[in-house]
Amino acid sequence: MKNRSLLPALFMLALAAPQADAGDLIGTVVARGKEESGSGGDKYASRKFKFVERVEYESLRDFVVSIEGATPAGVSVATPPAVVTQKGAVFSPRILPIVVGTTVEWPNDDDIFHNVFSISEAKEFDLGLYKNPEKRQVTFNRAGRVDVLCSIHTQMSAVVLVLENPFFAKSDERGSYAITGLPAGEYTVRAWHERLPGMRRKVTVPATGAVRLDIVLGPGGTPEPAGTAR
Ligand SMILES: [Cu+2]
Repeated sequence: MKNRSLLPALFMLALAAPQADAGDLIGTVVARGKEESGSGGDKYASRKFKFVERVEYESLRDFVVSIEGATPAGVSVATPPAVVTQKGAVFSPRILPIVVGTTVEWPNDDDIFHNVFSISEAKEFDLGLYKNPEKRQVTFNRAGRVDVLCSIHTQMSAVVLVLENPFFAKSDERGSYAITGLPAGEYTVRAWHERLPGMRRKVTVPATGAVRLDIVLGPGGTPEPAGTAR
């Protein structure tokens, strides 16, 4: 690693023309519950459980769909900086998927202090106290899930999902997503949500046009096919 010359990398970048054989991956991701597993009969009406808040699967948003593995050969990766603001004691966006190597800036747009930090294995950091115009930033050099909290305010949380390659998308309000310009080939697709078990699917991306993949997470979701790569 240390002795590796920069030259081959530069050469490859120069050769990286726009993908001739590339397709799109489109579809929806939503979550669904299951009556039997979630209801528990009358037990939730009892004193003991009536305060237990259950997940409202249909209202969940911000799913992330991504392609597993290293960046396909010939694709150059851009890492423009990303921004997560603190305003009204809320992180925005709360869910931020990025490609590994991206730097995230954390402006504090409030008149009060926040203390943004993470103890996640993929990136531990502690930004300390600051307000505008001072800005602090963190570069994420390892793939993984980074849970971000504020040590002053209990309700503040965000997740930076650091991904291995630039082929990912966050679902919109209606659950739709689109990953465009994927070199044709077979891939393992991962659907992710902050508070649900994820799911993997195999997909073959065509040289032109789009392949569609709709995924339902949660207890009432589509079961993961046996033998799907982990
Ligand atoms: Cu705070």
